[in-house]
Amino acid sequence: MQTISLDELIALDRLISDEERLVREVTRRLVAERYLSRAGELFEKAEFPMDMIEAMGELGLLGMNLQGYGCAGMSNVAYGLAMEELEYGDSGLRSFASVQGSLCMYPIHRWGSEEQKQKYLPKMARGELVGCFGLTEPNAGSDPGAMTTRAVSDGDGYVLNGNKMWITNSPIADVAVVWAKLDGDEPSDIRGFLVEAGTKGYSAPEQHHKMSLRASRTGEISLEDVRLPKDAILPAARGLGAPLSCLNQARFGIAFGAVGAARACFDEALQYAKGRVTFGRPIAAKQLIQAQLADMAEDIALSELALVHYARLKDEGKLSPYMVSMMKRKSVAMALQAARRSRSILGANGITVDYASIRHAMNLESVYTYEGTHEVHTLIVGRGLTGENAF
Ligand code: TGC
Ligand code: FAD
Repeated sequence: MQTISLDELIALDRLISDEERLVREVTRRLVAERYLSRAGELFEKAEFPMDMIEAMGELGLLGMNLQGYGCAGMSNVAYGLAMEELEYGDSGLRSFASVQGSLCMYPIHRWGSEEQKQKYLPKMARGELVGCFGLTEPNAGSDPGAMTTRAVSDGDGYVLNGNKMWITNSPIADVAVVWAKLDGDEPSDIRGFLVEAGTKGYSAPEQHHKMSLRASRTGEISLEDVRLPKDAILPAARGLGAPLSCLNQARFGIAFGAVGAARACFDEALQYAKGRVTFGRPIAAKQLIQAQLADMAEDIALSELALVHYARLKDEGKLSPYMVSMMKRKSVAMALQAARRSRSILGANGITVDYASIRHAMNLESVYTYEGTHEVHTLIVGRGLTGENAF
């Protein structure tokens, strides 16, 4: 019988350039050769594979849609497809690349001084320096304008005090992009500061006991009378809109990434269904299983095709934050549903990390929450459509 693969069903190749196809292929190969066989073990041991940082750097995957300063200067389609392939491996792997490229390199690239760009970007692109992004606080997550971290002008520099929480990569970061209110209490007073690890008063203790994104390092940032020189501020970043602009970049990559996680779950469910026999036949021959596979394939295909459209708009500078919110919200919800379906198709085997589906499902719970919760994106889109603020 003639069959069709998920890739053939999507037929993406006709929408992407040779260069974008190549980026997808080399990232796919990297993940297949260097990550997949140890993904379950890393998750179980709660370890981030430090060797992957250099590997991603060598392939130009860090800050890959930025121009100059050692960055690859790829299209946003290429960036999205690379994030998709990384998250096929694990959301933690994609998280690393998102934070490094979109949340740390992007603000330096966009608002940093020439000296800051020269100092940090080439090394970050190569993976020689690791960054983290400190916006969320223990009592300010969805509402970052309510942050209490303060910077005070002091002679020839600044003094920072406050606490950030749930910060991806903070325990391994060489430099943190910290958002704080400078000499005021309004969201418009928010400024970005580059704080290097080792600065007196700065610490980044690890947060333990996570049941999700275990193969990713998450920590706090504690700032106790941290003295920074004048040149530690991002000169051109002003107000809450600055960190939110970084989130636009990362949320875009996450939307693609989630499709990768969904694809991994689909591939696993399909393969399992072909081999698992109940009542004398493979479960792949059962209508209820086929219905789930068809639903998953359809959701993945339509998500991917829509994302490429939005990525082209981003390349043209026409992607609005509303579109980004819709992309992130829809894609992550789709992937979470796919992971749960796949987990179910695997029966009892689906609850072990010997298979990928439960790992992806657990990871996607974080992805559903971070970078704007599902509900926050509902309200952003709702506000855009109605003009009414329901926050
Ligand atoms: P609001 O009044 O709407 O906006 C304040 C100012 O910001 C501007 N703005 C944006 N600018 C660029 N991009 C966006 N997406 C923007 N959204 C708003 C806006 O125009 C305004 O500018 P101005 O000049 O007029 O002052 O602010 P609000 O207080 O009502 O809050 C809006 C809300 C809720 C949408 C926002 O605060 C939000 O998105 N909350 C969610 C927070 C969030 O996503 N945190 C993520 C932290 S980082 C993270 O999770 C990393 S996980 C990394 C990983 O491992 O992958
Ligand atoms: P809250 O804001 O307290 O929300 C709690 C619940 O209330 C949610 O369901 C939310 O949707 C809902 N809610 C909130 N407001 C409303 C409303 N107005 N109407 C209806 N419902 C509402 N942050 C960083 O700054 N940097 C990082 O690198 C980073 N990495 C992370 C890594 C992981 C693994 C995780 C889990 C989080 C990370 N975060 C990071 C933090 C993340 O961005 C926040 O957790 C997220 O923004 C939600 O904030 P919160 O957890 O405080 O939830």
